[in-house]
Amino acid sequence: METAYRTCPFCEATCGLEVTFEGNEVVKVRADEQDVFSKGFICPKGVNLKALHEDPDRLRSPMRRLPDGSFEECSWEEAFAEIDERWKEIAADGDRNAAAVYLGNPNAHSHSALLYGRAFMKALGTRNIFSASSVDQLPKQVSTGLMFGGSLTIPIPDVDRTDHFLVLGADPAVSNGSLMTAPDMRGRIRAIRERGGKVVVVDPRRSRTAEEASEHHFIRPGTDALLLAAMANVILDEGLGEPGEHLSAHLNGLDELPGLLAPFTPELAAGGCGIDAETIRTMARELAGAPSAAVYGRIGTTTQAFGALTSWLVDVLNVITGNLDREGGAMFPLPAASVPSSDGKAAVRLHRWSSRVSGRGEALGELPVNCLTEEIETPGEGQVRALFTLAGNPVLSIPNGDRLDKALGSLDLMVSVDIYLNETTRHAHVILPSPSPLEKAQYDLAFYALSVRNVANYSPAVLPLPEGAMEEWEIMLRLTAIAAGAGPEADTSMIDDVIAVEIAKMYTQVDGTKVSGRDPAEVVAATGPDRGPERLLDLMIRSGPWGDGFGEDPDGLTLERLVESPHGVDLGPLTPRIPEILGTESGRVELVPPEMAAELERLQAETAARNGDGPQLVLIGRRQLRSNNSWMHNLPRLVSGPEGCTVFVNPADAERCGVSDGEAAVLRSASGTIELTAVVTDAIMPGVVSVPHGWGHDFKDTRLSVAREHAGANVNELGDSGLMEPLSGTAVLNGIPVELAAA
Ligand SMILES: Nc1nc2c(c(=O)[nH]1)N[C@H]1C(S)=C(S)[C@@H](COP(=O)(O)OP(=O)(O)OC[C@H]3O[C@@H](n4cnc5c(=O)[nH]c(N)nc54)[C@H](O)[C@@H]3O)O[C@H]1N2
Ligand SMILES: Nc1nc2c(c(=O)[nH]1)N[C@H]1C(S)=C(S)[C@@H](COP(=O)(O)OP(=O)(O)OC[C@H]3O[C@@H](n4cnc5c(=O)[nH]c(N)nc54)[C@H](O)[C@@H]3O)O[C@H]1N2
Ligand code: SF4
Ligand SMILES: [Mo]
Repeated sequence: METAYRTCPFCEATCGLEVTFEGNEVVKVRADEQDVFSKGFICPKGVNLKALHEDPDRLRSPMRRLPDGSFEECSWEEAFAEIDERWKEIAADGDRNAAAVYLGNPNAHSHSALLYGRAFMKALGTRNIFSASSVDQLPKQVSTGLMFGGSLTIPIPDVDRTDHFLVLGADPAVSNGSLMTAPDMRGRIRAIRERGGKVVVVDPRRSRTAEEASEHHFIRPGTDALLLAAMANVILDEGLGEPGEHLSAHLNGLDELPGLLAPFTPELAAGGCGIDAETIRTMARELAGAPSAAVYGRIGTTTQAFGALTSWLVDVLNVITGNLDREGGAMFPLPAASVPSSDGKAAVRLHRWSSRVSGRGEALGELPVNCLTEEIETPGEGQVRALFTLAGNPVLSIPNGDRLDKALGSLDLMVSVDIYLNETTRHAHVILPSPSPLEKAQYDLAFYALSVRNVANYSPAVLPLPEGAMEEWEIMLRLTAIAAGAGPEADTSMIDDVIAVEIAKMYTQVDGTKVSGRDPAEVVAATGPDRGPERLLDLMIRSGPWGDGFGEDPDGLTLERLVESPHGVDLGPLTPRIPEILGTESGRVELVPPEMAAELERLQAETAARNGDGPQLVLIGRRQLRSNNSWMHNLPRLVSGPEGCTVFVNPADAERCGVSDGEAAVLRSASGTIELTAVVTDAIMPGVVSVPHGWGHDFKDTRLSVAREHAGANVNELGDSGLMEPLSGTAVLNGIPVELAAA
């Protein structure tokens, strides 16, 4: 029997797994006790890596759709030939925007996808780039992008050293943390309290995290901006905080804040958010008075109508309490494979182009996924005729996915790179399967940039690539060649070399890296393997801040050194990074971007117009420990657990609507109706119901034999794709008006 160590690819926590195997058979997956970061923590999903690997429904060969709608296995040559043929016909019309790409969540967990996806999209040359970001974290990236000048320059709560942790719209005890990479968040939260600190949770639901907290406040969905604005107002008005010496010299806009926030009194906020004015004052005073504190908001605060404003206010509080870029506050990681900041050249600009049909602005290079369906449905120049979904299931994950489901059938070409024939990929002409996670290497390029400690961990593939499988990056290179018109048989090593040189330039052409000023081709030639993502990773790590600089710093990191460290390399706690990390044009923190000042005005106007009124019942989401968005419901031990697709209802609402615990209930919105089991509980506040997303597996033509038996309902049929946060175009998923009744 052999043992290998591997980072879990399922969520942002990056836990270390120990895999025992015999030949190509997996015997067991358990926690890696020696992992430098997760130290023996694991969750039920990690254990089920074996079940995923062995799932008979998981695709192991390319699939081609036949005219009758059924699928047959085909060879890779046949699959790429069909894609090429259909693509050539579309490309012949010369309309680059006829192609669209949808990038799903697992891309963020795959270094191959991150390193090779960009070249593919460039080769397509389309503006129709969509991703799960616009049903997720994009508002945070917009707000921090405007403030700090980089789309991944996001302050991360220093949870292991903080004295006061204020959490809004996140349930890290279940989700295991997001935009905050930290294995065992529940343990880390308990540790804050054990060392005498305080944890405060603001959520319309008493979540698992709330149960671990010192204090929990119910809040009306979508009103966090009011609460945070009022807290910041109190702190400024009462002179309770200041940015601190370490920040003051690098800060623009502090003088503008008091005037902008003055209208947001605790009394005004209380009327909207439902937390009383005295409590708001106390929350502000305690936050400002703590020796160190971190404010953190996640999906409940980003997928709402004021998502960018709320995200900004989170960091305004971090700044004005002196906690930004300081131990125990909100800090910036220094990842081993990071892209250097570039003197304002990468500063974030919004709305450089718009979507064709409803004119919604671009953000960080992508268009709102809420616009995808209409771009496929609406004829005319620029109509989307070809769609590439890369590890995504938008039929279940975007508002009105049922309408997208119908539109997908009309495409002239749809290609899905995916491991399942599911609700979305059943419309593809060709499905290209990635290998099992155990058959590919893992390095969390994205999440070490969002981590509560500086860590680097590279895991080579545990098992060899089986016959008939193709590396994910090879798939991407083939698609790139096809998109570029070079055909399915082109020599992809040339494209690979171009990608390597482009990455090298990001380090050689800026000051202050270990290879500044060197010839990029020469740097590429000096790296390890000749091809593939390992070469690119080695290049990034060695050129990066912890790297060996190709011999310059012999103790520095190389990919080889990471391979020799199967439990990871701990690079220590986070350290201050301002001003060097700033990428704004001014080179300073822009505390009050004009976009946010305008959003504050919109909040004020809408609050006045609403005058305390709102719908009687609104819908929010929640995550489940044994689910991963839409795609782990086919694993028997996960899906048959206690969670299921249920609606949480407060006893008062249940009584008013005639709904009983454990009985079927109907939820209706302006766009749709779903039926599911009610759980009557005082863990949800009156006037709010909560339903998890990712369910609704009752399609006959998928290959999800287990999930189909536990279908649940698709909550996104209740959503409204017309509702978006204005700066980022992110879908409003929380606060949807609904009606509830017994089934
Ligand atoms: N109502 C509501 N809707 C939501 C949310 C919510 O809170 N409420 N949350 C939103 C959020 S945060 C997100 S991130 C999105 C997720 O939205 P999506 O990314 O569209 O959906 P997932 O369910 O993550 O689907 C991932 C897909 O990748 C495939 N896959 C898994 N592993 C691999 C792999 O290794 N390689 C490849 N090629 N494919 C793989 C799966 O089979 C599945 O098809 O959903 C969003 N939708
Ligand atoms: N087990 C598991 N882990 C996951 C995932 C999964 O599906 N399952 N998905 C992964 C993904 S893609 C992501 S993005 C992360 C997300 O990670 P989290 O952001 O931690 O996600 P949730 O657990 O949904 O927590 C969101 C909380 O926001 C609350 N909420 C809803 N609306 C509002 C509001 O208006 N205001 C406030 N203050 N709160 C509100 C909800 O009640 C819920 O408790 O999780 C990741 N981890
Ligand atoms: S918490 Fe996340 S990374 Fe850790 S084992 Fe579970 S799914 Fe994997
Ligand atoms: Mo997400």
